[in-house]
Amino acid sequence: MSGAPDLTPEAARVAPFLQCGRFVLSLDRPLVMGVVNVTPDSFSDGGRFLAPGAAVAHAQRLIAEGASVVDVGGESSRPGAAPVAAAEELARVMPVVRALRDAAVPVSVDTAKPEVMRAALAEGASMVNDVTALAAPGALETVASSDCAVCLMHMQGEPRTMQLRPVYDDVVRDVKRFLADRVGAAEHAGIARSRVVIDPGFGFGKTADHNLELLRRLRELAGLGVPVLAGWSRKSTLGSITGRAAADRLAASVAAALIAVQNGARIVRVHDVAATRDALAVWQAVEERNCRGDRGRDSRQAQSGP
Ligand code: 7PJ
Repeated sequence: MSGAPDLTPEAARVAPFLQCGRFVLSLDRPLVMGVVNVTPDSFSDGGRFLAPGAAVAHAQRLIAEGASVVDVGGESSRPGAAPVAAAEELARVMPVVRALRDAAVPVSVDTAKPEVMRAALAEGASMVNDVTALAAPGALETVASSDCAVCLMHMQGEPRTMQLRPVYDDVVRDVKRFLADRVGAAEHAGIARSRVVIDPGFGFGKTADHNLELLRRLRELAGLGVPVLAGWSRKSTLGSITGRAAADRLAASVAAALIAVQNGARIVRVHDVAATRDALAVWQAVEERNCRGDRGRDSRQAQSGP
């Protein structure tokens, strides 16, 4: 039994689209969010895209590879990371957000600071991705007063210390209760459910066991009636399973993204867009046959035979 009650069946039906600023994203098929880090210390690609030009070029490449959203972040939230001042975060992300304002897909800003949210939204960003689920004073109001989408993520503790000793009663139930609460707070602040995405926050104050249990039971979160986003790309649990360094976790990341989608995720946040898209296209091709309730050409031929 889950501690957080599911919404009524009517409300629990996930809207088939996400309102995202001037964009409306169809959720009929799983979407890929491409990661654009503009940080000197991100664990997997830290420093590579710190120059705005390099970050913009990288974002454009991810869009060409089929990203439906690009997520621009200027504050590393990797385990042990120290907080970044707002001025520094703004200096990192704003040139990139500005350069992408006419991009063909929505730009998301990965930040917990209302000040950064406001600046990015004013410069054309269409989504706020907040690893603290709009906890900062003024964050709910900032998002409510715009038409952007928002990702509400669960984290236990804070990046500097979150991996020291994460403890849960039942990790899925605890995360679900938190997210139900934040979806309620967002709705109460005037953020329509059609703008909201939830994320269990893989790796954010969670052991490998916690992450795997959340992935196994991800479908329980879909009961909250908003789309689920999953971020497994290159994360350390994949390193502990495969023994590989962050840069060599492509296959493991694609596998995790695929399992997340199979277990109900509608958006996956990844570094490697092209490979993830290919894997999801195979999943989608099989899914479409499931939806048609059709066993395919061979069975039809057999039925229509003499
Ligand atoms: C996540 C994120 C995630 C959401 C990061 C990394 C570490 N935002 N920001 N979900 N992870 N919504 O890039 O791997 O899992 S930072």
